[in-house]
Amino acid sequence: MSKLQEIADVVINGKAKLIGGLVQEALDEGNDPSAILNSMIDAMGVVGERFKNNEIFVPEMLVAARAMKKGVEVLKPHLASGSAGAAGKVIIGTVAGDLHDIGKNLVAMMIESAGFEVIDLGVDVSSDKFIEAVRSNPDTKIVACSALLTTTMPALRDTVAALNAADFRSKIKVMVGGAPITQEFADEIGADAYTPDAASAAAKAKELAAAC
Ligand code: B1M
Repeated sequence: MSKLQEIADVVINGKAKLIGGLVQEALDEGNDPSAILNSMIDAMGVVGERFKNNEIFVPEMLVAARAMKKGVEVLKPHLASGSAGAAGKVIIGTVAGDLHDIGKNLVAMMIESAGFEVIDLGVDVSSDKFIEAVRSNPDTKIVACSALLTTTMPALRDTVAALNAADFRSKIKVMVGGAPITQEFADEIGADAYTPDAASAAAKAKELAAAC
């Protein structure tokens, strides 16, 4: 079995104690950090499929998520490289009612590594909290909102609507993303940008900040 396959298996089976060592071994063997990350993202896809098919339940999803987070911790210094803060300030969070944070954390990490200062509001973030955070950080260039559930797409819509109605709207750009989000939905709710993954989110953030 290849090391990347081994890493994927350990994530799928939620073996958080083993993942750090395996990721380090994979790095030492010269594997590309992005390939290691992708093997963990694919593993979460397998976990999601198994959950959908009632082969596993929420606790198994949780332990898989914990294992992936531990793996990302070891990987982070190898993925992130930029000088923090120089590109501007980004506020990020997962919208109200949504507790998924792995994707949002990856987006935050890639945006940070593109040179931004990132204020991470965490999960289950109300639109009021996003607004408050921008008011407390008037130099914010971008607000980035994640939604990972079809049932929290309305919360994303409400958050973007609240941001769009705010007096500071012309000074910021609003980015959205997450597995159920599409370009069409982003356009419909009035976001400035949609990107499908963490790497494209970081590239788009640079583009938007340059235009601010
Ligand atoms: Co949940 N869950 N979950 N879950 N979970 C999904 C999302 C699901 C697809 C599984 C399935 O059924 N196949 C399904 C959603 C179905 C739907 O929406 N219709 C689902 C469900 C149903 C649920 C619950 C309702 C289950 C229940 O309780 N009955 C519940 C909801 C809780 C809540 O939020 N209120 C729930 C709970 C959980 C756990 C807490 C157990 C755990 C999350 C732990 C955590 O995050 N700390 C969990 C997990 C682990 C998953 C899966 C298995 C993995 C999610 C993940 O981390 N993926 C997931 C299945 C799957 O994704 N295939 C699933 C890896 C991550 C890197 O990908 O998050 O998509 P992703 O992020 C990507 C992109 O989307 C994008 O970039 C990221 C990196 O490339 N992206 C952005 C994300 N944000 C972005 C922002 C951007 C741009 C790009 O710009 C701002």
